[in-house]
Amino acid sequence: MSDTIFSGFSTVKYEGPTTENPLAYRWYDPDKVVLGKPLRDHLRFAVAYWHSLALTGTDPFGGPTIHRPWMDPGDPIAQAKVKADAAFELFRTLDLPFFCFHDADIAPPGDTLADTLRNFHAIVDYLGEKMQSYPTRLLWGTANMFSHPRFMAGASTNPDPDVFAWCAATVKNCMDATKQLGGSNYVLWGGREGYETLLNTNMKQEFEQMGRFLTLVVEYKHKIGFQGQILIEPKPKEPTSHQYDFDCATVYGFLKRFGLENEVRVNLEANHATLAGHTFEHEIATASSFGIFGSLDINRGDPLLGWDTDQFPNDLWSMTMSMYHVIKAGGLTQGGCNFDAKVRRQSFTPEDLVCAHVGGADLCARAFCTAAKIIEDGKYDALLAKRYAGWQAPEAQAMLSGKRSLDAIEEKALADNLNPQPRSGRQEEIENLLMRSIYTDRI
Ligand code: XUL
Ligand code: CO
Repeated sequence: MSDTIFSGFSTVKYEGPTTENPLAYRWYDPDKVVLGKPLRDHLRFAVAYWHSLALTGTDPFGGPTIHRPWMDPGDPIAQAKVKADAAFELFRTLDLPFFCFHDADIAPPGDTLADTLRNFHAIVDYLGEKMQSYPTRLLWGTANMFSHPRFMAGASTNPDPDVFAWCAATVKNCMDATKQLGGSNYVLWGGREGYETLLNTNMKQEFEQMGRFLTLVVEYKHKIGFQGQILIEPKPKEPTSHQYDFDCATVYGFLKRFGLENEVRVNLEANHATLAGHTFEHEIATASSFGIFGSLDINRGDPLLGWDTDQFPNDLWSMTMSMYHVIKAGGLTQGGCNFDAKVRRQSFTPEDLVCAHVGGADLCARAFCTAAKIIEDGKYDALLAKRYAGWQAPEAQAMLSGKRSLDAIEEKALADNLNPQPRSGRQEEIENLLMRSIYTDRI
């Protein structure tokens, strides 16, 4: 292996909140035991290959600002290996346990489907070799079925069945690769599964195609004995104006429609939640209540811009409440926190990239520790429990479990001469309580 742009970095260590070292963890102490487990195993951080290794810094008004050695002209397979060497040195520098990739991030396309798959498997084998000498594991693999012009009218929802078939072949190979590399999950993000204008779109037909595609993916998972979770990543728009996997609730409806709600879960992304008009914690709580919570793409948007800016997270309030709902959902189990986040285009040095991950990991770690304390302290949960305490009464339980009909409920309401009085939602009291935990209490 040749020297990489990350080889000169020493591995980032936990130095505690008072350190002056910009390349040290202040809150993310991977060995710190919280709720019976080290933070490393709770948070399961992953580095995203696309943002960290493939980003060039382009935006709609400007060209590349970020140049890396593997982007120089050269043999594409050799350059993909230079990129992989650098990737694993970045993972080593950050000491984060996982990575994620799209097929197109790791290997160059070929002239035909067969050539493209050959290139892909060559680099997958190379990643497998790297994983023998580095501890980094694969959180998830996925297929990029949105960048190439062939996907412009959709991937599985394309009006052209040949594109559907191309996608089936691609996903089959990406699932094989994810299994080969011991991945914990396989993700499907439908960037082009939607439409720009209804005028040229047969929505019913496209739903059928998408449902069939996902069914094929689930069947193949069982066929090859892949133990990972299949995850759909909701996003309401961008690149299309109407994306079918709009948000968690929409995905749940889609899964129910095709009988896949026990087979597929969601990978929730903070910036996608806000684009859908939700908070990140809303999406996590929704997934948790439907029993489909899977994994997280950690980032943030810019409320002043309104598109998917994929910035590293820095909102402690939102992240703490998100982690609260993660813990309530039973934790990340096979999922993780994937940094689907990119540095700004002026941040073109390797050091900027390291710094960005350090800040993101610190924020999430601090948020997780505070959320755990809020739960251990119990005051917030007690307030919530009190608000719903009436539902513990036998008559209320009978209504909830379906033992009372509408007319029976009416009869009793009249007999009891019901006259419910308003009760305070105690919002400000709750906000003040949580504010103390988040901003004042030591973790
Ligand atoms: C796009 C996005 C993707 C998915 C994987 O907004 O989040 O990077 O996470 O395809
Ligand atoms: Co994402």
